[in-house]
Amino acid sequence: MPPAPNDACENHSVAGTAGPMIDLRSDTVTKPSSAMRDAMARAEVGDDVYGEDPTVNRLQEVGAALVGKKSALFVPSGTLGNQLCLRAQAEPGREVIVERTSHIVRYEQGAAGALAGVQLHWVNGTRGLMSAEQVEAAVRPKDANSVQSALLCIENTHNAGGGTVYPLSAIEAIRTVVSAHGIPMHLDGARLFNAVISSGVSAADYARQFDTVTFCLSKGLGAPAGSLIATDDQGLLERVRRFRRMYGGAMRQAGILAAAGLYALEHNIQRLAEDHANARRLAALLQQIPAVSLNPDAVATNILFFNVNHSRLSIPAFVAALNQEGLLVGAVGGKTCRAVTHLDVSAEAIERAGGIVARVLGR
Ligand code: TLP
Repeated sequence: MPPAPNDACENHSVAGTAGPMIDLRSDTVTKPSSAMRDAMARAEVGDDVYGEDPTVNRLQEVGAALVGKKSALFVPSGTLGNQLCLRAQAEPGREVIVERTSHIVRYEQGAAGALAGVQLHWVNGTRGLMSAEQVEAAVRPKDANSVQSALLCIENTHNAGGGTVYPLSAIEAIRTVVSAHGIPMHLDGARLFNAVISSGVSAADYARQFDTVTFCLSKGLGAPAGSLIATDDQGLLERVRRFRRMYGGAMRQAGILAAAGLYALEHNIQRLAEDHANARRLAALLQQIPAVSLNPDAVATNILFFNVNHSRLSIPAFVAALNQEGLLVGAVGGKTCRAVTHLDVSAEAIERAGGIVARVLGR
């Protein structure tokens, strides 16, 4: 029999280095812990297309309650969650207002155009955050010539902005603007609970401002897959459910995955504070390295961007050298790298990561 999976045996040692590989490319790389796998193995299941998977049903109830909405729908990924909300709330040929560097713009393979048939109107945010004035300026006039604005999307925390957190007051101000124009609002809350833990604003207080909310179970919360779409509007949820089928996202005995999601919601929200502390510590360590530049005050949650200026090492060579030493980070273009802390990275690993970067750049 193969050994039972556990947390320690998932980390592969790196030849010639002091310990296991430290993977800071994303919080999507987390692997289910043994306790989560136990919960998955024990899950009661049924055919979810018939609405008969008790574990999926429970996850949808718990998830909806957690964000103060009436109902929720389980979907395989955050991308699908966003795309279904776009498709269900914006007719083809309409416009969706969204921040220029948001996931919907950069990382969803043009699905808004290809699948929903909508056009995206980019707003230049500040570290990913839009202001009410910018949103007001982006809404199209309701005249005979102009394309019509159908939906506004906000990303909180904002990934490419550096894990930035929207103050609730900023979202309320945006809501006032779009409501005056009769435009609904969608929240890409892939990392909503990082925003909650960082700001102290409850998930329900954030979610109240939105018609649809998606949040991921598979990022810092540590589940292997899955996101929830939550809303108060039952008719809208049924529309989303039909599009989920159309897009191929309806699953059968998905309770195995839903059990992981339930475990994640029960055990892994409060501990996100550790990831935030680890990101701040990493920023402090990197800041001491002359070839690195970053703004430590900008580290709000678990995402950290830093620039590397080294006379001999290009960014690909730098990332490859880190890899050799047992550290993975993402190269995101230009001289910038991204490091993301998560539940599979300990405070001790962060100290080692800082040491590896210093060593590689000190050569
Ligand atoms: N983000 C991933 C990559 O796709 C960039 C990452 O490593 O950070 N919204 C936001 C804000 C996200 O950051 C992501 C994933 C998604 C949606 C999509 O989630 P999945 O990967 O489940 O489709």
